Amino acid sequence: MHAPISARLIPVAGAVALLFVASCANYQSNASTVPVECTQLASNFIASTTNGNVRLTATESVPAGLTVPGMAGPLPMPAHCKVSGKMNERTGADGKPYAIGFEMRLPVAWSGRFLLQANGGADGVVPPAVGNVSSAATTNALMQGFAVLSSDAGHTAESGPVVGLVGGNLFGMDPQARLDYGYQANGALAPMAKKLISSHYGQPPKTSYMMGCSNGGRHAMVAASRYADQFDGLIAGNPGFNLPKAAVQHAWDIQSFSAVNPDVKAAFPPADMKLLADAVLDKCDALDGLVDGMVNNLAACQKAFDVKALQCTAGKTAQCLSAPQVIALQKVFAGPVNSKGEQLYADWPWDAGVGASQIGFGSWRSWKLQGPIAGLPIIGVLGGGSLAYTFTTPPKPVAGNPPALIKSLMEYNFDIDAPKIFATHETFKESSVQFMTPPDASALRQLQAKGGKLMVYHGTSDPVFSFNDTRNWYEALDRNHAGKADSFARLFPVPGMNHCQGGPATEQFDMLTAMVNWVEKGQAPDQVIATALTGVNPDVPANWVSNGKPRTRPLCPYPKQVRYKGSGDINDAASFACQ
Ligand SMILES: [Ca+2]
Repeated sequence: MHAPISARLIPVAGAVALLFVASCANYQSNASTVPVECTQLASNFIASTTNGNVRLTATESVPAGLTVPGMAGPLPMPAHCKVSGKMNERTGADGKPYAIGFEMRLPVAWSGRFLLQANGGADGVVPPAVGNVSSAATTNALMQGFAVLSSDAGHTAESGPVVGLVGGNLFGMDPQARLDYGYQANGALAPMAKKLISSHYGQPPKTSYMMGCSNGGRHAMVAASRYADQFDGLIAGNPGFNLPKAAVQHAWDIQSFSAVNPDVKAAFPPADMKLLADAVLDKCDALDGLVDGMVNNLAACQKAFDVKALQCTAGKTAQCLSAPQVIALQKVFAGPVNSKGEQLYADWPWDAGVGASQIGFGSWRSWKLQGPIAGLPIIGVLGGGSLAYTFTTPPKPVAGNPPALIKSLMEYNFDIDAPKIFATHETFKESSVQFMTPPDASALRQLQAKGGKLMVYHGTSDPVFSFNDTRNWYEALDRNHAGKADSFARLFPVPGMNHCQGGPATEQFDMLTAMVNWVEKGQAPDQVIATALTGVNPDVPANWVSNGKPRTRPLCPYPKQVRYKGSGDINDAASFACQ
Protein backbone atom coordinates (compact mmCIF):
# COMPACT_ATOMS: atom_id res chain seq x y z
CA MET A 1 0.00 0.00 0.00
CA HIS A 2 1.68 3.14 -1.18
CA ALA A 3 -0.08 6.43 -0.64
CA PRO A 4 1.52 9.53 -2.13
CA ILE A 5 3.31 10.19 1.14
CA SER A 6 6.36 11.88 -0.28
CA ALA A 7 4.30 14.31 -2.33
CA ARG A 8 2.55 15.44 0.84
CA LEU A 9 5.55 15.24 3.11
CA ILE A 10 7.68 17.97 1.67
CA PRO A 11 5.13 20.81 1.80
CA VAL A 12 4.18 19.85 5.38
CA ALA A 13 7.78 19.70 6.54
CA GLY A 14 8.48 22.95 4.78
CA ALA A 15 5.58 24.67 6.49
CA VAL A 16 6.67 23.33 9.85
CA ALA A 17 10.22 24.52 9.25
CA LEU A 18 9.06 28.03 8.36
CA LEU A 19 6.94 28.15 11.47
CA PHE A 20 9.92 27.18 13.63
CA VAL A 21 12.24 29.74 12.09
CA ALA A 22 9.66 32.40 12.75
CA SER A 23 9.00 31.36 16.33
CA CYS A 24 12.41 30.32 17.62
CA ALA A 25 15.45 32.50 17.17
CA ASN A 26 17.91 29.71 17.85
CA TYR A 27 16.34 27.24 15.54
CA GLN A 28 18.37 28.23 12.50
CA SER A 29 21.51 27.02 14.25
CA ASN A 30 20.23 23.49 13.62
CA ALA A 31 21.32 22.76 10.10
CA SER A 32 18.48 21.71 7.88
CA THR A 33 18.91 19.11 5.21
CA VAL A 34 16.89 17.94 2.26
CA PRO A 35 14.07 15.68 3.48
CA VAL A 36 14.46 12.02 2.57
CA GLU A 37 11.24 10.31 1.64
CA CYS A 38 10.15 7.32 3.65
CA THR A 39 11.09 4.45 1.41
CA GLN A 40 14.49 5.97 0.67
CA LEU A 41 15.45 6.27 4.32
CA ALA A 42 17.04 2.84 4.62
CA SER A 43 19.56 3.57 1.90
CA ASN A 44 20.17 7.17 2.94
CA PHE A 45 20.26 7.11 6.72
CA ILE A 46 23.75 7.18 8.20
CA ALA A 47 24.83 3.75 9.33
CA SER A 48 26.35 4.85 12.59
CA THR A 49 25.83 7.49 15.22
CA THR A 50 28.04 8.56 18.07
CA ASN A 51 26.01 6.18 20.21
CA GLY A 52 26.29 3.02 18.15
CA ASN A 53 25.65 1.31 14.87
CA VAL A 54 22.25 1.51 13.26
CA ARG A 55 20.67 -0.67 10.60
CA LEU A 56 17.27 0.17 9.19
CA THR A 57 15.64 -3.12 8.31
CA ALA A 58 12.37 -1.92 6.78
CA THR A 59 10.57 1.24 5.75
CA GLU A 60 6.92 1.56 4.83
CA SER A 61 4.59 4.39 3.90
CA VAL A 62 1.44 3.71 5.89
CA PRO A 63 -1.73 5.40 4.64
CA ALA A 64 -4.23 6.97 7.01
CA GLY A 65 -7.09 4.87 8.28
CA LEU A 66 -5.47 1.85 9.86
CA THR A 67 -6.14 1.42 13.56
CA VAL A 68 -4.22 0.36 16.68
CA PRO A 69 -5.66 -0.83 19.99
CA GLY A 70 -6.38 1.91 22.48
CA MET A 71 -7.49 1.87 26.10
CA ALA A 72 -11.18 1.55 25.29
CA GLY A 73 -11.19 0.56 21.63
CA PRO A 74 -9.30 1.00 18.38
CA LEU A 75 -7.72 4.35 17.56
CA PRO A 76 -7.08 5.56 13.99
CA MET A 77 -3.55 6.22 12.80
CA PRO A 78 -2.72 9.17 10.56
CA ALA A 79 -0.63 8.70 7.41
CA HIS A 80 2.93 8.07 8.43
CA CYS A 81 6.28 6.55 7.62
CA LYS A 82 7.09 3.42 9.58
CA VAL A 83 10.76 2.63 10.02
CA SER A 84 12.08 -0.52 11.68
CA GLY A 85 15.68 -1.03 12.71
CA LYS A 86 18.31 -2.38 15.03
CA MET A 87 21.12 -0.74 16.96
CA ASN A 88 24.30 -2.27 18.35
CA GLU A 89 23.81 -5.79 17.01
CA ARG A 90 26.13 -8.13 18.87
CA THR A 91 26.55 -11.58 20.42
CA GLY A 92 25.96 -11.65 24.17
CA ALA A 93 28.00 -13.28 26.91
CA ASP A 94 25.41 -16.07 26.81
CA GLY A 95 26.15 -16.69 23.10
CA LYS A 96 22.76 -15.35 21.98
CA PRO A 97 22.20 -12.56 19.44
CA TYR A 98 21.32 -9.17 20.88
CA ALA A 99 20.34 -5.79 19.44
CA ILE A 100 18.32 -2.77 20.43
CA GLY A 101 15.30 -3.33 18.22
CA PHE A 102 13.13 -0.32 17.47
CA GLU A 103 10.50 1.18 15.25
CA MET A 104 9.67 4.77 14.52
CA ARG A 105 6.46 6.19 13.14
CA LEU A 106 6.93 9.54 11.46
CA PRO A 107 3.60 11.24 10.68
CA VAL A 108 3.16 13.12 7.42
CA ALA A 109 1.48 15.94 9.35
CA TRP A 110 4.36 16.32 11.80
CA SER A 111 4.05 18.68 14.74
CA GLY A 112 7.81 19.09 15.07
CA ARG A 113 7.79 16.99 18.26
CA PHE A 114 9.55 13.75 19.17
CA LEU A 115 8.29 11.21 21.69
CA LEU A 116 10.24 8.28 23.03
CA GLN A 117 7.57 5.78 24.03
CA ALA A 118 8.90 3.86 27.03
CA ASN A 119 7.40 0.41 27.32
CA GLY A 120 6.44 -1.74 30.27
CA GLY A 121 7.12 -5.09 31.87
CA ALA A 122 10.49 -6.63 31.12
CA ASP A 123 10.53 -5.01 27.65
CA GLY A 124 11.78 -7.46 24.98
CA VAL A 125 9.19 -6.64 22.33
CA VAL A 126 8.64 -3.60 20.12
CA PRO A 127 5.03 -2.45 20.57
CA PRO A 128 3.64 -0.14 17.86
CA ALA A 129 5.25 3.29 18.15
CA VAL A 130 2.03 5.23 18.49
CA GLY A 131 2.69 6.82 21.87
CA ASN A 132 -0.16 5.22 23.74
CA VAL A 133 -0.91 7.39 26.68
CA SER A 134 -1.69 4.44 28.90
CA SER A 135 -4.39 6.45 30.57
CA ALA A 136 -6.05 8.17 27.62
CA ALA A 137 -8.81 6.41 25.74
CA THR A 138 -9.29 8.72 22.80
CA THR A 139 -5.85 9.89 21.73
CA ASN A 140 -2.25 8.89 21.29
CA ALA A 141 0.90 10.79 20.43
CA LEU A 142 0.98 9.74 16.77
CA MET A 143 -2.53 11.13 16.34
CA GLN A 144 -1.25 14.37 17.87
CA GLY A 145 1.50 14.61 15.25
CA PHE A 146 4.47 13.37 17.26
CA ALA A 147 7.23 11.35 15.64
CA VAL A 148 7.28 8.34 17.98
CA LEU A 149 9.96 5.78 18.77
CA SER A 150 9.32 2.43 20.50
CA SER A 151 11.95 -0.18 21.36
CA ASP A 152 12.58 -3.55 22.97
CA ALA A 153 15.19 -1.95 25.26
CA GLY A 154 17.96 -4.19 23.95
CA HIS A 155 16.72 -7.77 24.04
CA THR A 156 14.11 -10.07 22.55
CA ALA A 157 11.80 -11.94 24.88
CA GLU A 158 12.02 -15.67 24.26
CA SER A 159 8.88 -17.77 24.08
CA GLY A 160 8.03 -21.42 23.86
CA PRO A 161 7.50 -24.43 26.09
CA VAL A 162 11.17 -24.78 27.06
CA VAL A 163 11.69 -21.28 28.43
CA GLY A 164 8.10 -21.06 29.66
CA LEU A 165 7.23 -18.08 31.82
CA VAL A 166 10.79 -16.83 32.29
CA GLY A 167 11.45 -16.26 28.57
CA GLY A 168 11.15 -12.54 29.10
CA ASN A 169 13.84 -12.59 31.79
CA LEU A 170 16.59 -14.74 30.25
CA PHE A 171 18.42 -11.66 28.98
CA GLY A 172 19.53 -11.14 32.58
CA MET A 173 22.29 -13.69 31.89
CA ASP A 174 24.00 -11.11 29.67
CA PRO A 175 25.52 -8.13 31.49
CA GLN A 176 25.16 -5.65 28.60
CA ALA A 177 21.51 -6.61 28.09
CA ARG A 178 20.91 -5.79 31.76
CA LEU A 179 22.47 -2.36 31.28
CA ASP A 180 20.49 -1.72 28.09
CA TYR A 181 17.26 -2.65 29.86
CA GLY A 182 18.20 -0.47 32.80
CA TYR A 183 19.17 2.68 30.93
CA GLN A 184 21.65 2.37 28.07
CA ALA A 185 19.18 1.47 25.31
CA ASN A 186 17.30 4.74 25.74
CA GLY A 187 20.59 6.59 26.01
CA ALA A 188 21.54 5.25 22.57
CA LEU A 189 18.10 5.51 20.99
CA ALA A 190 17.23 9.13 21.75
CA PRO A 191 20.04 10.77 19.76
CA MET A 192 19.65 8.21 16.97
CA ALA A 193 15.93 8.96 16.72
CA LYS A 194 16.64 12.67 16.43
CA LYS A 195 19.04 12.02 13.56
CA LEU A 196 16.43 9.87 11.84
CA ILE A 197 13.87 12.65 12.27
CA SER A 198 16.34 15.15 10.82
CA SER A 199 16.97 12.86 7.89
CA HIS A 200 13.30 12.34 7.10
CA TYR A 201 11.93 15.83 7.68
CA GLY A 202 15.05 17.83 6.95
CA GLN A 203 14.79 19.34 10.43
CA PRO A 204 15.51 18.01 13.92
CA PRO A 205 12.66 17.92 16.43
CA LYS A 206 11.82 21.23 18.03
CA THR A 207 10.89 19.59 21.32
CA SER A 208 11.48 16.08 22.69
CA TYR A 209 9.42 14.07 25.15
CA MET A 210 9.38 10.68 26.83
CA MET A 211 6.40 8.89 28.29
CA GLY A 212 5.60 5.53 29.81
CA CYS A 213 3.86 3.73 32.64
CA SER A 214 5.08 1.02 35.05
CA ASN A 215 8.56 0.00 33.88
CA GLY A 216 7.99 2.67 31.23
CA GLY A 217 7.51 5.18 34.03
CA ARG A 218 10.79 3.94 35.45
CA HIS A 219 12.46 4.50 32.08
CA ALA A 220 11.17 8.09 32.10
CA MET A 221 12.43 8.77 35.62
CA VAL A 222 15.80 7.22 34.77
CA ALA A 223 16.02 9.46 31.71
CA ALA A 224 15.07 12.52 33.80
CA SER A 225 18.16 11.73 35.85
CA ARG A 226 20.63 10.34 33.29
CA TYR A 227 19.57 11.87 29.98
CA ALA A 228 18.03 15.21 30.88
CA ASP A 229 19.96 16.75 27.97
CA GLN A 230 17.85 14.72 25.53
CA PHE A 231 14.36 15.62 26.71
CA ASP A 232 12.25 18.70 27.36
CA GLY A 233 9.40 16.88 29.06
CA LEU A 234 9.02 13.44 30.65
CA ILE A 235 5.85 11.72 31.85
CA ALA A 236 6.24 8.85 34.30
CA GLY A 237 3.13 6.82 35.16
CA ASN A 238 3.03 4.49 38.17
CA PRO A 239 6.81 4.47 38.01
CA GLY A 240 8.72 1.38 39.10
CA PHE A 241 11.79 3.45 39.83
CA ASN A 242 12.72 1.03 42.63
CA LEU A 243 11.80 -2.01 40.58
CA PRO A 244 14.24 -4.53 42.13
CA LYS A 245 12.90 -3.63 45.58
CA ALA A 246 9.30 -3.92 44.37
CA ALA A 247 10.15 -7.39 43.04
CA VAL A 248 11.23 -8.38 46.55
CA GLN A 249 7.70 -7.41 47.61
CA HIS A 250 6.29 -10.13 45.31
CA ALA A 251 8.03 -12.76 47.43
CA TRP A 252 6.83 -11.01 50.58
CA ASP A 253 3.22 -10.93 49.31
CA ILE A 254 2.94 -14.57 48.33
CA GLN A 255 4.61 -15.71 51.56
CA SER A 256 2.26 -13.48 53.60
CA PHE A 257 -0.95 -14.45 51.82
CA SER A 258 -0.03 -18.13 51.68
CA ALA A 259 0.05 -18.18 55.47
CA VAL A 260 -3.74 -17.72 55.33
CA ASN A 261 -4.31 -20.33 52.63
CA PRO A 262 -1.81 -21.82 50.16
CA ASP A 263 -4.44 -21.06 47.52
CA VAL A 264 -4.10 -17.30 47.84
CA LYS A 265 -7.22 -16.48 45.82
CA ALA A 266 -9.17 -18.45 48.40
CA ALA A 267 -7.27 -16.70 51.20
CA PHE A 268 -9.00 -13.50 50.19
CA PRO A 269 -12.12 -14.08 48.08
CA PRO A 270 -13.46 -10.98 46.29
CA ALA A 271 -16.13 -10.53 48.95
CA ASP A 272 -13.50 -10.16 51.69
CA MET A 273 -11.55 -7.63 49.63
CA LYS A 274 -14.77 -5.70 49.02
CA LEU A 275 -15.34 -5.77 52.76
CA LEU A 276 -11.87 -4.23 53.19
CA ALA A 277 -12.45 -1.56 50.53
CA ASP A 278 -15.86 -0.69 51.95
CA ALA A 279 -14.31 -0.35 55.42
CA VAL A 280 -11.65 2.01 54.03
CA LEU A 281 -14.37 4.12 52.39
CA ASP A 282 -16.44 4.06 55.57
CA LYS A 283 -13.55 5.58 57.53
CA CYS A 284 -12.00 7.76 54.85
CA ASP A 285 -14.42 8.83 52.14
CA ALA A 286 -15.78 11.84 54.05
CA LEU A 287 -12.37 13.01 55.27
CA ASP A 288 -11.94 15.00 52.04
CA GLY A 289 -15.26 16.76 52.53
CA LEU A 290 -17.43 14.72 50.18
CA VAL A 291 -18.81 11.20 50.27
CA ASP A 292 -18.28 10.19 46.67
CA GLY A 293 -16.58 6.80 46.73
CA MET A 294 -13.10 8.35 46.48
CA VAL A 295 -10.39 8.89 49.10
CA ASN A 296 -8.72 12.19 48.30
CA ASN A 297 -7.25 12.86 51.73
CA LEU A 298 -5.05 9.80 51.67
CA ALA A 299 -2.83 10.92 54.55
CA ALA A 300 -5.77 11.40 56.92
CA CYS A 301 -7.10 8.03 55.83
CA GLN A 302 -3.94 6.25 56.95
CA LYS A 303 -4.43 7.64 60.45
CA ALA A 304 -8.16 6.93 60.56
CA PHE A 305 -8.18 3.39 59.20
CA ASP A 306 -7.13 0.39 61.27
CA VAL A 307 -7.49 -2.98 59.58
CA LYS A 308 -7.50 -4.62 63.02
CA ALA A 309 -11.00 -3.22 63.54
CA LEU A 310 -12.18 -5.67 60.88
CA GLN A 311 -11.00 -8.71 62.81
CA CYS A 312 -13.68 -11.18 63.84
CA THR A 313 -14.34 -11.38 67.56
CA ALA A 314 -15.59 -14.94 67.16
CA GLY A 315 -15.68 -17.14 64.05
CA LYS A 316 -15.19 -15.84 60.51
CA THR A 317 -18.31 -14.34 58.99
CA ALA A 318 -19.05 -12.29 55.90
CA GLN A 319 -18.81 -9.15 58.04
CA CYS A 320 -15.29 -9.65 59.41
CA LEU A 321 -11.81 -10.96 58.61
CA SER A 322 -10.05 -13.81 60.38
CA ALA A 323 -7.00 -13.11 62.52
CA PRO A 324 -4.62 -14.68 59.95
CA GLN A 325 -6.21 -12.52 57.22
CA VAL A 326 -5.66 -9.37 59.26
CA ILE A 327 -2.04 -10.32 59.96
CA ALA A 328 -1.41 -11.00 56.26
CA LEU A 329 -2.86 -7.64 55.24
CA GLN A 330 -0.84 -5.83 57.90
CA LYS A 331 2.34 -7.49 56.63
CA VAL A 332 1.65 -6.82 52.95
CA PHE A 333 0.73 -3.17 53.52
CA ALA A 334 3.74 -2.61 55.81
CA GLY A 335 6.06 -3.95 53.09
CA PRO A 336 8.93 -6.42 53.29
CA VAL A 337 11.42 -6.37 56.16
CA ASN A 338 14.42 -8.51 57.06
CA SER A 339 14.96 -10.22 60.39
CA LYS A 340 16.37 -7.00 61.82
CA GLY A 341 13.15 -5.21 60.94
CA GLU A 342 14.84 -3.13 58.24
CA GLN A 343 12.44 -2.05 55.50
CA LEU A 344 13.38 -3.53 52.12
CA TYR A 345 10.94 -1.58 49.92
CA ALA A 346 8.09 0.63 51.12
CA ASP A 347 4.77 0.62 52.91
CA TRP A 348 1.48 0.95 51.03
CA PRO A 349 -1.58 3.16 51.53
CA TRP A 350 -5.01 1.84 52.43
CA ASP A 351 -7.27 3.06 49.63
CA ALA A 352 -10.62 2.35 47.99
CA GLY A 353 -9.12 0.55 44.99
CA VAL A 354 -7.86 -2.49 46.89
CA GLY A 355 -11.19 -4.21 46.38
CA ALA A 356 -11.12 -3.93 42.59
CA SER A 357 -12.23 -7.34 41.41
CA GLN A 358 -11.42 -7.11 37.72
CA ILE A 359 -9.02 -9.86 36.66
CA GLY A 360 -6.58 -8.20 34.30
CA PHE A 361 -3.00 -7.18 34.04
CA GLY A 362 -3.40 -3.96 35.98
CA SER A 363 -5.62 -4.88 38.87
CA TRP A 364 -4.87 -5.20 42.57
CA ARG A 365 -6.44 -8.63 42.71
CA SER A 366 -4.50 -9.95 39.73
CA TRP A 367 -1.12 -8.85 41.07
CA LYS A 368 -1.69 -9.92 44.63
CA LEU A 369 -4.31 -12.68 44.77
CA GLN A 370 -5.71 -14.11 41.54
CA GLY A 371 -4.03 -13.83 38.17
CA PRO A 372 -5.36 -14.40 34.68
CA ILE A 373 -2.60 -16.85 33.69
CA ALA A 374 -3.36 -20.54 34.09
CA GLY A 375 -1.35 -22.18 36.83
CA LEU A 376 -0.14 -18.93 38.35
CA PRO A 377 -1.95 -17.78 41.47
CA ILE A 378 -1.00 -14.15 40.83
CA ILE A 379 0.79 -12.11 38.20
CA GLY A 380 3.31 -11.12 40.86
CA VAL A 381 4.74 -14.63 40.60
CA LEU A 382 6.20 -13.56 37.27
CA GLY A 383 8.37 -11.28 39.39
CA GLY A 384 10.13 -14.49 40.44
CA GLY A 385 11.70 -14.68 36.99
CA SER A 386 12.81 -11.04 37.10
CA LEU A 387 14.19 -11.43 40.59
CA ALA A 388 16.16 -14.54 39.67
CA TYR A 389 17.55 -13.59 36.27
CA THR A 390 17.72 -9.81 36.18
CA PHE A 391 17.75 -8.39 39.70
CA THR A 392 19.85 -10.99 41.52
CA THR A 393 23.60 -10.75 41.01
CA PRO A 394 24.97 -13.07 39.85
CA PRO A 395 21.77 -14.39 38.22
CA LYS A 396 20.18 -17.46 39.73
CA PRO A 397 18.31 -19.38 37.02
CA VAL A 398 14.86 -20.72 37.78
CA ALA A 399 12.68 -22.96 35.64
CA GLY A 400 9.87 -21.24 33.76
CA ASN A 401 6.95 -23.27 35.06
CA PRO A 402 4.45 -22.06 37.65
CA PRO A 403 5.45 -24.49 40.45
CA ALA A 404 9.14 -23.55 40.12
CA LEU A 405 8.39 -19.83 40.15
CA ILE A 406 6.09 -20.16 43.14
CA LYS A 407 8.71 -22.25 44.95
CA SER A 408 11.42 -19.69 44.28
CA LEU A 409 9.31 -16.94 45.81
CA MET A 410 8.15 -19.07 48.75
CA GLU A 411 11.79 -19.92 49.55
CA TYR A 412 13.04 -16.36 49.02
CA ASN A 413 15.03 -15.36 52.10
CA PHE A 414 14.85 -11.71 53.08
CA ASP A 415 18.18 -11.82 54.92
CA ILE A 416 20.21 -13.80 52.37
CA ASP A 417 18.55 -13.19 48.99
CA ALA A 418 17.28 -9.62 49.25
CA PRO A 419 20.80 -8.08 49.57
CA LYS A 420 21.66 -9.57 46.16
CA ILE A 421 19.79 -6.75 44.43
CA PHE A 422 22.67 -4.55 45.67
CA ALA A 423 25.41 -7.04 44.79
CA THR A 424 28.03 -6.73 42.05
CA HIS A 425 30.18 -9.42 40.42
CA GLU A 426 33.23 -9.59 38.19
CA THR A 427 30.99 -10.17 35.16
CA PHE A 428 27.98 -8.15 36.33
CA LYS A 429 29.69 -4.95 37.38
CA GLU A 430 26.57 -2.96 38.21
CA SER A 431 24.01 -4.10 40.73
CA SER A 432 20.37 -4.18 39.67
CA VAL A 433 19.64 -1.25 41.95
CA GLN A 434 22.37 0.68 40.12
CA PHE A 435 21.22 -0.07 36.60
CA MET A 436 17.48 0.08 37.25
CA THR A 437 17.18 3.06 39.59
CA PRO A 438 17.58 6.71 38.60
CA PRO A 439 20.85 8.02 40.08
CA ASP A 440 20.13 10.88 42.48
CA ALA A 441 16.43 10.58 41.71
CA SER A 442 15.53 13.23 44.26
CA ALA A 443 17.99 15.86 43.02
CA LEU A 444 17.23 16.49 39.34
CA ARG A 445 19.47 19.50 38.91
CA GLN A 446 20.35 18.99 35.26
CA LEU A 447 16.69 18.70 34.30
CA GLN A 448 15.82 21.78 36.31
CA ALA A 449 18.76 23.78 34.94
CA LYS A 450 17.81 23.16 31.32
CA GLY A 451 14.16 24.04 31.97
CA GLY A 452 12.98 20.47 31.50
CA LYS A 453 9.75 19.25 33.05
CA LEU A 454 8.66 16.02 34.73
CA MET A 455 5.08 14.91 35.35
CA VAL A 456 4.51 11.79 37.44
CA TYR A 457 1.14 10.19 38.02
CA HIS A 458 0.47 7.22 40.25
CA GLY A 459 -2.66 5.29 41.16
CA THR A 460 -2.97 5.28 44.92
CA SER A 461 -4.21 1.67 44.78
CA ASP A 462 -1.34 0.41 42.62
CA PRO A 463 -0.58 -3.19 43.66
CA VAL A 464 2.82 -3.31 41.92
CA PHE A 465 4.65 -0.13 42.88
CA SER A 466 3.79 1.57 46.12
CA PHE A 467 2.31 5.05 45.83
CA ASN A 468 3.96 5.81 49.19
CA ASP A 469 7.38 5.15 47.65
CA THR A 470 6.63 7.68 44.91
CA ARG A 471 5.23 10.19 47.43
CA ASN A 472 8.41 9.79 49.55
CA TRP A 473 10.51 10.40 46.44
CA TYR A 474 8.58 13.57 45.60
CA GLU A 475 8.87 14.91 49.15
CA ALA A 476 12.64 14.33 49.04
CA LEU A 477 12.82 16.04 45.65
CA ASP A 478 10.95 19.01 47.03
CA ARG A 479 13.28 19.24 50.05
CA ASN A 480 16.33 19.07 47.79
CA HIS A 481 14.94 21.81 45.58
CA ALA A 482 14.20 24.23 48.40
CA GLY A 483 10.48 23.52 48.46
CA LYS A 484 10.13 24.58 44.84
CA ALA A 485 10.23 21.25 43.01
CA ASP A 486 6.83 22.06 41.56
CA SER A 487 8.49 24.60 39.29
CA PHE A 488 9.67 21.67 37.17
CA ALA A 489 8.28 18.40 38.59
CA ARG A 490 4.75 17.53 39.67
CA LEU A 491 3.22 14.38 41.11
CA PHE A 492 -0.45 13.63 40.40
CA PRO A 493 -1.94 10.95 42.65
CA VAL A 494 -4.87 9.17 40.97
CA PRO A 495 -7.29 8.15 43.74
CA GLY A 496 -8.40 4.53 43.54
CA MET A 497 -6.50 3.74 40.35
CA ASN A 498 -4.66 0.42 40.23
CA HIS A 499 -1.58 -0.29 38.08
CA CYS A 500 -1.64 2.33 35.29
CA GLN A 501 -5.37 1.81 34.91
CA GLY A 502 -8.38 0.16 36.48
CA GLY A 503 -9.98 0.42 39.88
CA PRO A 504 -12.80 2.72 41.03
CA ALA A 505 -11.11 5.77 39.56
CA THR A 506 -11.16 8.56 37.04
CA GLU A 507 -8.39 6.79 35.20
CA GLN A 508 -8.21 8.38 31.78
CA PHE A 509 -6.47 11.68 31.18
CA ASP A 510 -4.14 13.27 28.65
CA MET A 511 -0.94 14.20 30.46
CA LEU A 512 0.85 14.58 27.13
CA THR A 513 -1.11 17.65 26.08
CA ALA A 514 -0.66 19.10 29.58
CA MET A 515 3.08 18.48 29.30
CA VAL A 516 3.31 20.12 25.86
CA ASN A 517 1.55 23.17 27.24
CA TRP A 518 3.98 23.31 30.15
CA VAL A 519 7.09 22.92 28.00
CA GLU A 520 6.09 25.02 25.01
CA LYS A 521 3.71 27.62 26.47
CA GLY A 522 4.93 27.82 30.04
CA GLN A 523 1.49 26.78 31.31
CA ALA A 524 2.23 24.75 34.45
CA PRO A 525 -0.33 21.99 35.00
CA ASP A 526 -2.26 23.17 38.07
CA GLN A 527 -4.71 20.37 37.41
CA VAL A 528 -5.34 17.65 34.83
CA ILE A 529 -8.93 16.66 34.11
CA ALA A 530 -9.58 12.93 34.37
CA THR A 531 -12.61 10.92 33.29
CA ALA A 532 -14.03 7.64 34.54
CA LEU A 533 -14.49 4.84 32.04
CA THR A 534 -18.07 4.30 33.13
CA GLY A 535 -19.53 1.30 31.34
CA VAL A 536 -16.08 0.07 30.25
CA ASN A 537 -14.29 -0.47 33.56
CA PRO A 538 -16.44 -2.74 35.75
CA ASP A 539 -14.85 -1.34 38.92
CA VAL A 540 -16.37 2.09 38.27
CA PRO A 541 -19.67 2.40 40.20
CA ALA A 542 -22.72 2.73 37.96
CA ASN A 543 -23.73 6.01 39.61
CA TRP A 544 -20.55 7.80 38.50
CA VAL A 545 -22.49 9.38 35.68
CA SER A 546 -24.68 12.45 35.23
CA ASN A 547 -26.90 13.10 32.23
CA GLY A 548 -25.21 10.28 30.36
CA LYS A 549 -21.73 11.72 30.93
CA PRO A 550 -19.15 9.83 32.97
CA ARG A 551 -17.66 11.37 36.10
CA THR A 552 -14.84 13.86 35.58
CA ARG A 553 -12.43 15.11 38.23
CA PRO A 554 -9.36 17.28 38.44
CA LEU A 555 -6.19 15.41 39.31
CA CYS A 556 -4.22 17.70 41.61
CA PRO A 557 -0.45 18.13 41.96
CA TYR A 558 0.69 16.75 45.31
CA PRO A 559 0.39 17.88 48.09
CA LYS A 560 -2.72 19.70 46.88
CA GLN A 561 -5.96 17.75 47.14
CA VAL A 562 -9.12 17.94 45.15
CA ARG A 563 -11.89 19.61 47.15
CA TYR A 564 -15.60 19.87 46.41
CA LYS A 565 -16.62 23.51 46.06
CA GLY A 566 -19.76 22.83 48.08
CA SER A 567 -22.29 22.98 45.28
CA GLY A 568 -22.71 21.58 41.81
CA ASP A 569 -22.80 18.14 40.21
CA ILE A 570 -20.40 15.81 42.02
CA ASN A 571 -19.74 14.03 38.71
CA ASP A 572 -18.51 17.23 37.06
CA ALA A 573 -14.89 18.35 37.44
CA ALA A 574 -16.08 21.98 37.43
CA SER A 575 -17.51 21.43 40.92
CA PHE A 576 -14.01 20.77 42.31
CA ALA A 577 -10.79 22.67 42.86
CA CYS A 578 -7.23 21.75 43.80
CA GLN A 579 -6.34 23.15 47.22
CA1 LIG B 1 -14.43 11.36 49.19
